[in-house]
Amino acid sequence: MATHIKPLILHAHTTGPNPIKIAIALEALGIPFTVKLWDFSNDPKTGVKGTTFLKINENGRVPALEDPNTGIISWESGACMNYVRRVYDSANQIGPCGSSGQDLVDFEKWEYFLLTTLGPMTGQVNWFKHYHHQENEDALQRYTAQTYRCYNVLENQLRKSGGTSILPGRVCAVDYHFEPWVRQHSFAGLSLDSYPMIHKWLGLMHAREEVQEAYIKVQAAAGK
Ligand SMILES: N[C@@H](CCC(=O)N[C@@H](CS)C(=O)NCC(=O)O)C(=O)O
Repeated sequence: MATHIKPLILHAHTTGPNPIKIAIALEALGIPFTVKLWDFSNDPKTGVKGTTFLKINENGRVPALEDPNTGIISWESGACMNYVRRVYDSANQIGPCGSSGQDLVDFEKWEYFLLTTLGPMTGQVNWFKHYHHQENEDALQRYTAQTYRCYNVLENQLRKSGGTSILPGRVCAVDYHFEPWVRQHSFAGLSLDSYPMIHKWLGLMHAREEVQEAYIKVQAAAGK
């Protein structure tokens, strides 16, 4: 633990997958942080759409990350992750697995694939499965198929490492981006039965200390 570092403040939600990615990265790097939980309402004091939180993130979503050591506030999990990497990962513990131009692009392409495609498609499945005001089977099927398409892409990629990491070589921030989304597959009504590599990778991720500690910390903030 880096004791000279003042704890960062991770703004999060009890179950939302995006903040957990950042908690995992901070745990991996041994950076101290506290968790402040918000709900999805517009309550001025407790909600991500309320006046207090909108001063931190005008987009009204978590994660947001406040760093009292630098005075910098980031939001969007990709920006938070890259901030953490730039400022606190000088030894490149969680960044690209090599230093070639291809290694850097490989890191970014898988990070962006999660941020722009697998994450949002899964989010839409969740929306149409659990929250939309009326049943919309067409939309649910469309987003379910798109998410399975992403799982196919991920499954093929994981074959390269035998299911141990998304980028062959070692676990990195890319795995941290994917873990919370894939972990929630059953909430989205999705099955990993046809995805042995994803299944294996998820089991290995669950067993990692930084992953377990991140979930413990967010749940502790919720008093669970
Ligand atoms: N693209 C953003 C998405 C952030 C996001 O959607 N966060 C969810 C929780 S995981 C949220 O705050 N939802 C509140 C809402 O939908 O109103 C990221 O990667 O951080």
